[in-house]
Amino acid sequence: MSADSPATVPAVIGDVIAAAHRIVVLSGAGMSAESGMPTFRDAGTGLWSQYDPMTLATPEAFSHAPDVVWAWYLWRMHLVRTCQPNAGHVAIAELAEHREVSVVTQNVDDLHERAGSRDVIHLHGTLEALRCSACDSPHRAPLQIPAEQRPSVDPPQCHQCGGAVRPGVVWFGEMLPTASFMRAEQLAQTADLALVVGTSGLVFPAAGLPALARGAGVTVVEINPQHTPVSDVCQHSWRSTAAAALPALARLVRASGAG
Ligand code: BV8
Ligand code: ZN
Repeated sequence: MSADSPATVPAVIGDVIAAAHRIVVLSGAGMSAESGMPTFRDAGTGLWSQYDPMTLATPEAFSHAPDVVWAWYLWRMHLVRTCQPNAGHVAIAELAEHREVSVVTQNVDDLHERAGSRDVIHLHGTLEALRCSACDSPHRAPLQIPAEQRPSVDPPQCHQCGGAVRPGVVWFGEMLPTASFMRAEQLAQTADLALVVGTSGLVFPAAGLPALARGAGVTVVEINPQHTPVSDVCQHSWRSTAAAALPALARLVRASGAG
């Protein structure tokens, strides 16, 4: 299914969304794929099919080769700045005009916010929320982001302590922001509907949220072109893409009126 073909909402999912007042969207990299952001694990195109996460997305990697890690994150910041929210991001923001919608995302881009979503929780941080790797001070100086990918760029120095500035993401082996994760758990357990969009469901603890929701009696619906481990905990899986399926859901909600 391409983003251009109008999707038809499966009847059973239409019934679920029409009845839901509080919706939590649990989004992953597939949410931004149709904006041009590469996912992590899709065969051939995913970032981890080209790069080894252990040499780029861990605190140890940054200590060992800060210039290589920083250059890679600058390239990803450039990609995000050049991408636009897709029809799926926009549809989620529209949904919030008719329903109570919170977005819990593993994505480190700001495409949900740029599409107009107001309640967005970033479980894995955001790329440009820069901070010092030594003293944790926020770093707000303007950034020079090269338009082409470079193999190595020295990170800026912290104005407080001279330490190396790092991207605002959660690396493997690091704790997720506690308050954000607690809010995500609470939303997952108290929503009427959890919409799980574009995640492989492999990275914990975020990957545990759909099961937490299901265990609390929440209806869980997946939107993903592929089967994932999350498919096994969902009541319904819709094999479609974010930019095709979500606008169809938003249209249906708009037509069915206030929730
Ligand atoms: C932690 C950095 C506590 C930011 C990322 C063994 C078992 C269980 C757990 C572990 C284990 N060994 C280690 C762990 C813990 C580890 C983990 O889960 N590892 C896994 C891989 C085994 N987790 C952690 O370390 C977390 N912290 O546990 O803290 C702790 C701490 C210390 C000691 C003990 C405990 C921290 C995790 C944060 C990792 N950070 N990256 C960055 O550079 O971006 S991970 C990376 O994966 C991204 O952040 C991303 O958000 C995340 C999840 O990926 P997805 O979003 O799901 O993307 P993916 O490519 O995988 O899938 C895309 C999907 O989209 C596919 O299904 C595809 O079909 C679909 N799709 C494609 N196109 C579309 C689409 N869907 C819809 N529409 C489309 N168009
Ligand atoms: Zn510092």
